[in-house]
Amino acid sequence: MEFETVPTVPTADELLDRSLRRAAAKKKLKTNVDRANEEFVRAASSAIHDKLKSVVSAFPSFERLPPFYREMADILVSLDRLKKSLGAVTWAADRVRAIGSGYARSMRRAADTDNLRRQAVARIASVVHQVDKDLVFLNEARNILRKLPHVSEDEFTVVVAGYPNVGKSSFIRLVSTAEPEIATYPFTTKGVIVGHRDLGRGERIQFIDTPGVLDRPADERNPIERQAVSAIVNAADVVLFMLDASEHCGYLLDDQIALLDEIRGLVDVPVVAVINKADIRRIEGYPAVSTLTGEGVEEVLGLLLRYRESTRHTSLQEPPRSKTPE
Ligand SMILES: Nc1nc2c(ncn2[C@@H]2O[C@H](COP(=O)(O)OP(=O)(O)OP(=O)(O)O)[C@@H](O)[C@H]2O)c(=O)[nH]1
Ligand SMILES: [Mg+2]
Repeated sequence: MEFETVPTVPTADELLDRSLRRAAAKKKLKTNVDRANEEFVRAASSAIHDKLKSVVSAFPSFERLPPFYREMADILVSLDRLKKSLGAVTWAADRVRAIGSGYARSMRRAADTDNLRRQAVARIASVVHQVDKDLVFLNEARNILRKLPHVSEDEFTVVVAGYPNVGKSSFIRLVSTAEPEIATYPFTTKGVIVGHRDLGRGERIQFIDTPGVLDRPADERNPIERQAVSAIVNAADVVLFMLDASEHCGYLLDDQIALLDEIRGLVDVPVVAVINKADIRRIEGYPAVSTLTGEGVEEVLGLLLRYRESTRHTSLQEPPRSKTPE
């Protein structure tokens, strides 16, 4: 996945300690005091420059990220904030190199290189400390983003969506490899969870469990709901929308249907609406499912597979006709 390979980002003090210690080891190799001081400043500033640059280049280019990951990164840590911090760290890398080579050059004709070495270290340390909050933020962002699940763009993908507590995770658990938490209270699922269902012959369906979403204006939705909307809009080949007509979830069926209408307007892909908890209450016009008794589950899977077949037929090109009969 895009963020899995981003290594830990050091704090300003960790970075300075490590680089200054290494530079000090190199300094010992020189017998001439002035050349040793010059070598120390060069080695320290280039090590710090290189490390800061490598922090920046380890993050993927946001423009090239698939839309799902770009939007998730924006919801979870803010792309603006990420860009600002990466910009600040780039600035610090360049400043450190300029300070280092400036001091190393003046040491060539200076009388007191010990004093210049100390000045150089103080200025370099001050620049690195200026971006300490950015380094800390980048490390936090890295820790959050690397936990995003791998969502394949090549597999037929069913995103299970609906109000909180309607049984989305119970369904995903039943039909896929994913093992999301299930509980009697709303907003149990707080992020997207990916599972698969093996269809044999090396083929499989990707299922995405999402947090519950409430029927309310988009700008009032919290980051947990926004992750669900992002998965629905960016990752689904089919949306499986679950309704709970029993209203045991704690929400009115009318509000759930209003959300269903909104989702239908947001996506170009098919939205399959089903009534879960059919062991308690079902209504006319919708397929009935119960993850508790298993009723209707196979039928819904069959429905989803039919959509898989139809998208495959439309996306596959006709093979070119051979002119000479074989
Ligand atoms: N009676 C009945 N209860 C069900 C059924 N499916 C799920 N439940 C119960 O409904 C509650 C919520 O189930 P979850 O699967 O956690 O619901 P969810 O939609 O993933 O909830 P959030 O993650 O909070 O959005 C749990 O107590 C389940 O045991 C069903 O078919 N029948
Ligand atoms: Mg859930």
